[in-house]
Amino acid sequence: MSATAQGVEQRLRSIGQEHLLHFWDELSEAEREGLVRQIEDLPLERMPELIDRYVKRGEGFELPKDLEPAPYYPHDHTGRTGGPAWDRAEYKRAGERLLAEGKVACFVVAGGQGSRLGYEGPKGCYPTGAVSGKSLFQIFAEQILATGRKYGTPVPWYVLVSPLNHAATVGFFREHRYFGLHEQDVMFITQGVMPAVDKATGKILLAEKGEVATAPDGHGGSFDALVKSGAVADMRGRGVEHISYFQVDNPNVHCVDPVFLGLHATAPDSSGEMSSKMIPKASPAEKVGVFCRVGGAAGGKTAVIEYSDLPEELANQRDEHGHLRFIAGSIAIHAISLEFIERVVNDPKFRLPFHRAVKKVAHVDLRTGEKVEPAEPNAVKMEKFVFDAIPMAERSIVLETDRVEEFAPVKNREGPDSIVTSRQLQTERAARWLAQLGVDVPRTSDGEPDCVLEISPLTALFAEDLAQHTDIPKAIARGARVVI
Ligand code: UD2
Repeated sequence: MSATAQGVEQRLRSIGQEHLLHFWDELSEAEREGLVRQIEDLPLERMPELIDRYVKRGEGFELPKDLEPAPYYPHDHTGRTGGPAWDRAEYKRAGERLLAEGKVACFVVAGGQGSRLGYEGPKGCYPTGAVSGKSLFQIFAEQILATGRKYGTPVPWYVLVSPLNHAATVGFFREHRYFGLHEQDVMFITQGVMPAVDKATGKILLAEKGEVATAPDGHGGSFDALVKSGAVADMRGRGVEHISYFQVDNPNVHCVDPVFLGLHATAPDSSGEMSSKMIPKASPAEKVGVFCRVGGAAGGKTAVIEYSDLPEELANQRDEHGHLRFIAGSIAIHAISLEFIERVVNDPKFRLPFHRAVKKVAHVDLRTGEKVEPAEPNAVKMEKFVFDAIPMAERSIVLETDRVEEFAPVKNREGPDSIVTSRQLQTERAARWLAQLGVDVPRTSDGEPDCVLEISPLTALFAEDLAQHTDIPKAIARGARVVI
């Protein structure tokens, strides 16, 4: 055994996980090296504490007692619909200044396994454009390219990947020549992984004789990854101060929204650390986290309670107008300052917690050396959630946005949040943008667009950008498939 391997063995022994080297003698030199490297990258020293908390004691989420709905900036800024009025134009200008000064970077989290979609490659490669079938990555890339052109400064883009999809993601960007972006303005960051732990014994599982069973450590791991990879330092070198954070599954996301950035950076009730967008939940059971206020209306903190953690009774509560009380659904769009990311990563006081999930994890049986495909969930996986950082901000704001305008996720193979519903929402948004220009868009008797529409980000980032184009058709034919 090399000195490195001996060191690893000793560290494993000290935490009672030396069985990970059980098949050492059967491994090739390359397999041994791979295994040692993989183990060295795990947070070994923290494992006894984590296993005790999340596997042995099965510590779950604890609901704060004094939960109130979080306040938010209403989508209608005029005050006519009952909410507070706010100066949209002023915040837009503030956001545009940040963009013109090159102080904003984009950050997409694309390290998830996308297992619900049942797609083989990285989810960002999934053909999603309603007519063109453009990949999610291309839709984002074109928005980022157009934003750079609009404000005269390129917007650097950081893409979070996992060790499982890093090579495939980078390969896809290369194959498509970075979709017109400069290669040096696109950075891939590999997130960390956590080992899967046998729920009965507290032992870390082996996926193969020479490979630990691991899974990405959740999008909450993105903060660590941004700092450790040197991405934050790279951003600082470019003069970036804030990141615009979004998920890989939503083609309608505005990768960069000046109004939101302006609110985040300059609103009096925002500390400029971490802000979020929300949409009103469509039903109590909709699978999105909910923005809440914890610790009292005054001086309390904004937090997201994940849908699975929100008791049904609270999810169903209604106010005197019959609206859901906890209505602010998280669509995982945030603006975050670099300073805040560094503070959360470097100050142990601000460590993000893990969330446990009990899953079926295939593994090698130590006694027989055979692969086991469990019939029942057998292992605990641990993940961090990025929204757990929100209460660590001094003051965090939430901005309401319109569902059709900004949320068309592709999550499932079929049914809700599938490619079918996403394409309908992309078409609906394009139909609304065109109707604002006076274009005649055919609709069925149910009110659905009777056509399939797609507006390229290179044509327009927002509805108002369409007005600059003189070649927009006056009417769309029934059943047409049109890219504008
Ligand atoms: C997420 C939110 C939910 C709501 C919804 C909106 C969580 C736990 N829940 O639900 O509250 O906002 O989105 O669409 O986030 N990812 C990584 N690395 C990981 C795990 C995930 O990069 O280790 C990425 C993944 O690629 C995707 C995003 O995070 O872009 C969301 O992950 P998900 O699909 O597991 O979250 P979902 O849809 O359950």
